[in-house]
Amino acid sequence: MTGQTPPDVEELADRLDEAAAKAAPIPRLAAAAGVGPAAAYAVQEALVERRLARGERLVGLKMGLTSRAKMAQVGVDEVIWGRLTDGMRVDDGGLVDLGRYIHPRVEPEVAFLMSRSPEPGEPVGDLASAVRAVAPAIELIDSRYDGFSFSLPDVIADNTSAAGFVVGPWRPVPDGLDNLGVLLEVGGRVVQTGSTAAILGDPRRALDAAVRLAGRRGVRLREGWVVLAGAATAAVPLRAGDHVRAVVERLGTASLRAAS
Ligand code: 0L1
Ligand code: MG
Repeated sequence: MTGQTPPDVEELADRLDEAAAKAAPIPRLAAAAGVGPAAAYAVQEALVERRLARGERLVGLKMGLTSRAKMAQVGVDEVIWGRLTDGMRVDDGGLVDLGRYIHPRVEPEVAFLMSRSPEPGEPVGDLASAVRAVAPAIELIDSRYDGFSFSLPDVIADNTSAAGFVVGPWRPVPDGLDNLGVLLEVGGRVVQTGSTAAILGDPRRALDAAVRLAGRRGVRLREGWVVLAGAATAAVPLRAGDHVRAVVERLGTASLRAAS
C-alpha cells in the first residue's frame, strides 16, 4: 500500500473560498492533494457550505461541460455539476461588479424551473412533469485557478467555476427544445452562435443528468430550484462596460451589464 494521506477537504475548501473572496487566483490543487472526482465533490460541498454559513441559500444546480465546444475549450471530457446560491443571482438586465471576479466569462444557457422534486431514478420521460417553466439564461463563470486552467477534479472542487447567473423571463416549456438557435451578443455584436442541440443534444438531457449525478451525492432537486442546463457555445471574457445579451429562439433574451 502506498498509504497516501486522505485529502483535507476542509482545508482545500478554505483555499478556494479565500481565492473567490479576494478575487485572487490560486494554483491548481487537486493533483498535489490526491483529489479525484469523488473527493472533489466533497470539496465542492464544503466550499458551498461556507457560503451557506454566511447566509446564502441554495437555489439550484448548474450543469457544466455539456457541449463539445466547452469540453474542447477547457480540455476535459465529462459532464459535471455545481451548486447555485442566491448570492450568485444577477437580475435580468442587472449590473455586475467586475471587482468581485478574477477572469470572468459569460456563456448563453437554458434554465429550467422545477415544479417539484423528482424522485431518485425517475424515468427521463417523466421529468417534463417536474418542470414548471424554461428561460434563456447567462452563466457567469470564473475559475479560481491561475490562467483559468484546471483538471477535472480541480474544476469540480471549484464548484464548476460557478460565479453568477442571470435568468430571463420564464415561459411554458415549448414542444421542441432540441434545436433552437442561440446567439451571444456583446455590445450589440454577435460574438457566438450555436444551437440548444449543443447541450447534450437536447437541454432536457442535462436535466436528467442533473437528477442522476446530483442524486448520487444525495442532492435532490427541489421545487422552485433553477437548473442551468449548460452552455450552447464557448464562453467569452466579460470586460468592463460590456452589455451582454443571450438570445434563445422561441425563449427570448437574458442580459447583464458589466460596470465600467
Ligand atoms: O458551466 C460550465 O460549463 C463551466 C464548467 C467549468 C469549466 C469552465 O470553467 O469553463
Ligand atoms: Mg455553464
